Amino acid sequence: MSLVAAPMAIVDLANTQLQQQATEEAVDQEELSYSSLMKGVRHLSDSGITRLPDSYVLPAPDRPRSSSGGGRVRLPVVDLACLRDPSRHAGALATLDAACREYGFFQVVNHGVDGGVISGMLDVARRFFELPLAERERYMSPDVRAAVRYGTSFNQARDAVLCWRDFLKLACSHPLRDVVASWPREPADLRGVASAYAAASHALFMELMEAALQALGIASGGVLGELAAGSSHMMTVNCYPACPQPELTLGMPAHSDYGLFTFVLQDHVEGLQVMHGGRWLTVDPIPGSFVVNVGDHLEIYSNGAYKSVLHRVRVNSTRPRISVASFHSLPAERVVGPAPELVDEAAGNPPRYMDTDFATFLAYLASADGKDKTFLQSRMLAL
Ligand SMILES: O=C(O)CCC(=O)C(=O)O
Repeated sequence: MSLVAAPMAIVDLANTQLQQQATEEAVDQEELSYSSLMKGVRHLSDSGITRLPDSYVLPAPDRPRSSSGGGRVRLPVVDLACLRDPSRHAGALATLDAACREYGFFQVVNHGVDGGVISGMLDVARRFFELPLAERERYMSPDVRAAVRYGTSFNQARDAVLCWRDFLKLACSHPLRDVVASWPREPADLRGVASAYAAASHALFMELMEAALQALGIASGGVLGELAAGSSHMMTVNCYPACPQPELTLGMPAHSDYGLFTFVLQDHVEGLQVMHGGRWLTVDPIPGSFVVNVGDHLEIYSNGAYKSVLHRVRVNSTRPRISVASFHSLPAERVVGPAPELVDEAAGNPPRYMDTDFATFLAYLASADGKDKTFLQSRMLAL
């Protein structure tokens, strides 16, 4: 806005300020109402607030600039062109293996997914969150099992402090065409764009899973065959609007993911932080790459060799951010435990985790706040 010092402009400015003050007061009043907060942070951000409502203010030790904050990381890079080339395969496999053991995270480049599919996904995601609230609200549901769910915060029914995030969750179970009909109708190209993206993400997941099994020394037939026959795939589209006081809150709190691998596509705005060596490190986004992380199921299946690592999302005061997280795992009903190939009691390598399944995770999510590593910790065996 241009601040030209002409009398009319000053009157306009004063009116704007009065209107803004009135909106903020209205929002403050609304803060008392749970249902208004459930309209999400895009709604709050659009209302022009300049102060973070109390419901989003974290206790001081949980704020992003607490003592464990700081630093940046260029995650290990797995080059899929190398992984696909027999003469360079071993080197790329060793990079993937070391990244899963040491960081639980890596970035994938030269993956071959069409640039238009990637930019189209980010673009349609952004346009979805620009739709009027009435259109987005059609997909609101407190049910964590719903196939399509628009919502806000992290675990909105349970969060003591709300997070600065709105989301659209799309079940992508196969065959995709059966679920696509329940996805949002608007924007008109969402179903086509998101299903092309989901198919590409699933294909990459299968390729990386095959590589991970090879690196772990597990014969590829069993679990890979199961995944080919059916898998679970949930896509979460995250929207983190500009936040008036980003130092007081988070877009997403520290958490680990439940599945085998998660693929994160982020736009050019940084925000993802991973816990490494006891510190929160901000991931340097590589344009066009995917950030991939090991989920709880892969930590369990690898009997602790691969690490499902805590991560969180910071927000900022000027640049809205969009990310798309694709959670890939075995079918919901499949029980996951340490792979027999990686357990050897006689050699001092007992199973380190209880068997678990997706339904157990959902039950946990519905009954707990899902933060930190509590789900995975609940599956660890005392040795
Ligand atoms: O927004 C991001 O970069 C990460 C998203 C994430 O961690 C999640 O959806 O679980």
